[in-house]
Amino acid sequence: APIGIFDSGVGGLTVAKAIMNLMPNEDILYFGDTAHMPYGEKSKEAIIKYSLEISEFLYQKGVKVLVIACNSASATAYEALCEYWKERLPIVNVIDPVVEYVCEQHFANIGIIGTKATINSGVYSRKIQESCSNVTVNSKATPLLAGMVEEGLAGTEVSRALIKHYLRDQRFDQLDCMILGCTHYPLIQEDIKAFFKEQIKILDTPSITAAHLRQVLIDTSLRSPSTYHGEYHFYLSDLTESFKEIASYFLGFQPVLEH
Ligand code: DGN
Repeated sequence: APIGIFDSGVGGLTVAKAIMNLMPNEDILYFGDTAHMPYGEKSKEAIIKYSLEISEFLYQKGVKVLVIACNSASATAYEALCEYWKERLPIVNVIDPVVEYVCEQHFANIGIIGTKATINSGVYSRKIQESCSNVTVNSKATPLLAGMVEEGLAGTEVSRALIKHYLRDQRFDQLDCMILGCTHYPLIQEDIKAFFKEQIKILDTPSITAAHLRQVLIDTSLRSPSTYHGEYHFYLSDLTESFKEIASYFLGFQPVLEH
């Protein structure tokens, strides 16, 4: 059975890509909710409603696990999805694996950037404070970064200027780690690294989430045979030109899209 992955649009493709790289023997059904994007600016109620509808769609298609590959949806709809599906479907979000990771690594001064929905929810800060001891958490919404990445501006002057605009902030002076709390930010990881100059650890949610998902599949005996070669399907709630144009930029290949 396939792994179901959803996001508000293209961003979750970075999570899909990390999962494909780590587990090439797994089938993947990806759903991009392009009709309702961006989630980063939506109300909690709206994000929960969309997420439940998408999870029903993917469940009908036979997925064995659901990955909420969007920080904004993970921050607002994870509890509602767990409550709705209970034991019927395991659910993985992109926040808890990162929280677990930063606690294991004993980081002391943690920075987090993401959309307004993610940061204003306070979920990252709350979960880190609950799970780790002696940590300071500094978070900031950086709403223009996702759109900038979608415009293909990663690695340019525009990207570096915007990053400077948001990150030149006292809160981020003494960090030992920065969490990239948005699906799009792995694409500007190098620009962010360059801003900080000295060595701070940059944590991207896709690779940490993929590793966590693999463990969930092992623990629940849901892994596909290693000899199998995974197949991929990509569904969109609206077949937009912009998704077509930028999907390969996020994924590394041009996906066949279905409405
Ligand atoms: N996928 C969203 C997230 O990770 O928060 C970013 C895209 C958006 O809604 N702007």
